[in-house]
Formats: sequence, structure tokens, C-alpha cells
Amino acid sequence: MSLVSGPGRGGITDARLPQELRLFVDKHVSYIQSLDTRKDELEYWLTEHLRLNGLYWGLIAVHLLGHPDALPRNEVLDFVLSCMHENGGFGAAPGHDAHMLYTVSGVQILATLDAFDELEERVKGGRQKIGHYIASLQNSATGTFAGDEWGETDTRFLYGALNALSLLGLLSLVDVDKAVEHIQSCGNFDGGYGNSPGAESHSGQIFACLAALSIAGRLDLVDRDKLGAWLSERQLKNGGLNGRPEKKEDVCYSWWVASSLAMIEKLHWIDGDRLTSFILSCQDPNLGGFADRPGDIVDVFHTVFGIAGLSLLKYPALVEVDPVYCMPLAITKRILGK
Ligand code: 3PZ
Ligand code: ZN
Repeated sequence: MSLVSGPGRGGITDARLPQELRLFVDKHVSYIQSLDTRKDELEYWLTEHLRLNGLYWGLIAVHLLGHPDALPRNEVLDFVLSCMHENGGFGAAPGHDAHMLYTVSGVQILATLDAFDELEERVKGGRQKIGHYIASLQNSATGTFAGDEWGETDTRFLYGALNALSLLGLLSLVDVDKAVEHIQSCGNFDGGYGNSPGAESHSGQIFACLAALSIAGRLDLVDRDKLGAWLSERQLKNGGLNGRPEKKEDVCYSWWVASSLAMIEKLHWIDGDRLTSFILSCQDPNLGGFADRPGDIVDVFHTVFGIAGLSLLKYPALVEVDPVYCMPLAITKRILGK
């Protein structure tokens, strides 16, 4: 049975779907809403160092589920701006040090809320400040980006920088050509990419490198057949995808691998129905949310990437996701004029 077409297919909450093919939309929305109301629980404070990222993951999840107003816009906006520093960077929570990863989440949330004008009203020159913070993290000799002023570089930071700067309309603040050269130097003979020249190919790094090349308009540099073959070998018998050879399947790789395949127009090289079934089997039908694999404990990270994976696979009634930004496609189109 095809999951994406054919007569008589109902919506996502269609009770006629067999239990194992249903997406528990309302459960997932309440799970995400509950994350911010459990402040008396230890886990809430243990994850404080992830708060702004967690908010981005939750916000994107409810948008893709078709419930964009499930989180209170004004509170979200106040919280994001309370994480912003004078230098334009964002921390994970108020009082936490600024870092590239949180700054990217901050920009993605502001973009999703269509709040760049409010940013300017509340922080004079806010967009430029953020842009200059990100640009200050580029090494002009190598094209790479550090996560913070202390140094360590990572292709995830390079991708994050191009992601946020493109949404801000400020890509011209950095040396995109040098960044592209660095990505090329991370390419391997198997068609994939690693975190640094010579490092083993890994799906997470491949996603970061492809998405960065896409933003730079340089997907022409990719060996699509070779990379598509490597990526499609990530699908295991149970339908799930792993991050590299010999590793276990994990719902988040449904996103890193499938979005990479989508960017090179090879998503049809994996079995979408079997991947859909695997992702759905990772839901918690009672609490809501998705785990890394069936039976494990759910978290907001695997929840957004599970839902985003289903969206790429055109699961009925989900909002279409942009494989490069992991945001609703309608929003990135509005901002980037695609
Ligand atoms: C998870 N981070 O380093 S983390 C993350 N992982 O901040 C968030 N799949 O304790 C959550 N593994 C859960 N909520 C896990 C984000 C990691 C990825 C770990 C993971 C996911 C398997 C082991 C790195 C974007 C941003 C960050 C990452 C990847 C992509 C952890 C472990 C690590 C982290 C957080 C919690 C389970 C949630
Ligand atoms: Zn995972």
C-alpha cells in the first residue's frame, strides 16, 4: 500500500488507518506544549543548556503539524530576545554565553515567527548585530567557522552561519567562496563528506555540507550519483536509516539522510513507505513525541526530526518542510523569495 497516494486515503487523524500507520498529531502537540510547563522537574533544568535549540525544535514541530499557534508567540519572542547579547550572539538561555548554534536557532525562530521587524524595534540595528557576530566567527584564511570566540571549528557551524545569514539577507558579510572551498576539501572518495579533510563520511556532516552548498548555490560541485548511492545504503531492513556503515538506525537520521537525498533529488532511491512505517513506530502513542528508535524515551529533538522526515516523505496533511533549513517551505520561500 502506498502511503502517499491512492484513492480513499484520509487525513492524518483518519481512524480508518491501521494503528501502526497513524500519526498522533494532537498527542505530539500537547507533548511539545508540556515541555515548558514542567519547570518543577529536574529534567527541565538539566536541559537548560539546550533551551533555545529546544524551543526551535518544538516550534518547527508544531508548525509542520499544522498547529503554528500551539506555542504563545509573544512569550516565545520575549524569551528569544532575552537570550540575545549586546554583541549580537545568542545563548541557550538568559545569562548563558553566546554561541553559534543558539544564534542560528534564535534567527530561525525569529524568521519562523516573521519577527525581524519586531527585532529591529526592540534592538536597534539587531539584524546587523547578529550578522556581524556570526561573521566574526569566520576564519578568513580557511573559510571555516568557530562556534564561539574560543575556537573549535565544525562544518555544522559553517552550515549554521550560512543558514542564519541567508535568512537575515546578510550573506555578503562573509567569504562564501572560501567556505565552499573548505567544504570541498572535506569531500571523500565515497561521495560523502566528513567534519574535516580526510575524516570519515558521516550523514550529519553530509547534511551540513550539502545544505551549505545549496545556500551558496554550489550543489553543482556534488557527485550526486556516488553520494546518492552511499546515502541510500543507509536504509536497514527495518526501514530505518543509520548515520554511517555498521551503526544502528535512529529517527534523527531519517532527517539527515532523507533531506540530503532530497537536496540531490534522489529521495526516491530509498523505500519511502518503509521509512515512514519505521518513523511512525518511534512515536509514543500515550505521551506523544518520538524516540530515536521504537520503545526508547521520547525527546523534542527526535520529535521534530521524525516529523520533518515524514513531511519530506509527503505524509498526508503535514506542512511541507524545506530540506535545507528544516523550516516550513512556505516561510523560507517568503523570506528568500524562492
Ligand atoms: C541529542 N545534541 O549534543 S546534544 C540532542 N543528540 O545537545 C538533543 N541521536 O543526551 C536531544 N544521539 C537528544 N532533546 C539528543 C542534540 C546532539 C544530538 C544526541 C543524539 C541524537 C542520537 C546520541 C548533537 C544538532 C544539534 C546538536 C546535535 C546534533 C544536531 C544528549 C546528548 C547530546 C545532546 C543532547 C542530549 C541524550 C534532545
Ligand atoms: Zn538521534
